[in-house]
Amino acid sequence: MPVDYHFSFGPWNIHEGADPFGPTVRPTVTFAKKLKAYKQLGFDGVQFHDDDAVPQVDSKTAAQVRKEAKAVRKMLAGEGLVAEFVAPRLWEDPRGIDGGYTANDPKARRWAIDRSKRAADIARELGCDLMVLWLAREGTYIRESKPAINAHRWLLEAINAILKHDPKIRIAIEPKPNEPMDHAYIPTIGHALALASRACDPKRVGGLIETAHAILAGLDPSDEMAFALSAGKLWSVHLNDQNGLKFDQDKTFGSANLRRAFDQVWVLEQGGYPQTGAFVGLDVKAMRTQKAESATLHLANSRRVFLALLDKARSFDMDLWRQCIGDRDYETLDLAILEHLMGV
Ligand code: 3MF
Ligand code: MG
Repeated sequence: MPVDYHFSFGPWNIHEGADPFGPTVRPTVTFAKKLKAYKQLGFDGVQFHDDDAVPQVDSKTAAQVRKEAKAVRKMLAGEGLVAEFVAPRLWEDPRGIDGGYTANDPKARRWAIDRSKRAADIARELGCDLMVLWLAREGTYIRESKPAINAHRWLLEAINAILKHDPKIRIAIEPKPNEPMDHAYIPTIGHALALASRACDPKRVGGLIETAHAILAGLDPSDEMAFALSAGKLWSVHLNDQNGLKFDQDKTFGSANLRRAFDQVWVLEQGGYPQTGAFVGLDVKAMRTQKAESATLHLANSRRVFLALLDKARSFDMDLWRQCIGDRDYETLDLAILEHLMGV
């Protein structure tokens, strides 16, 4: 079976296990050590927050930022890795407490745009042309707290400012309906692509779809992917899993609902995703109970589940599929899929 998919994850996916109710349970793994793990786990691409590549990015001169990013590119090359994208991490800085691009304070909005331009500079030095915008705090705890109509216009202004700053950069919006906010302004890929179509250079704005985020929006992740694929706008994915409407779980791909995972692999296959050159990103978290020495299994296992489901997608009897479609006999198709997945 040809394995033509390339896999990526972010350094945050190897983590110390803190959650909102308890402290860290595993020692910090250095960035250099994390990079060493990539190839061993079967991954080629590294996803970055701006400050994963250049710590304290705000306090450094533009020249210093570029120099440090260059050094990181060398480290990547030394490990045979490439950078997939850079995401400005606006949600941890005190200036981003009320959101970045949609903060009520104009000074905060300016900071968010300036920092995003720096993230674009980092991407360029790392040799990638993709920026991901996870719009974490671009939303509200109570609706009356922000002027929502203006907020949508501010989002567009920020996107345009980034596009104008770097004529090569492409922006992939990662929608999520809630968490950390009660309501996010860009909850689905439909919202993201509507915004993209109004940008000053629409062909440079697309999307990244995360499984868990689609489920939290009450939607099917494979349908969200299909929508983006139909427009040539699926530029990355964050595959993981989510057990219903609760906190964002980032479970191992396929762990909660194997058939829903199969459908995502199936749609990526049908949409020619690997031919676009985009990575299959896995935004998964290890269980807090996991011991340090086996706290990367969630990454290897997610990739393994993906490849096993790819095998299932590629080996499904398409003559039977055509026959069921022709006969409008979806009961037979349903059972055939279930039996194929169960291996009976
Ligand atoms: C959100 C993301 C990341 C987060 C990461 C760590 C690009 O789903 O994908 O942003 O920062 O998950 O919390
Ligand atoms: Mg994600």
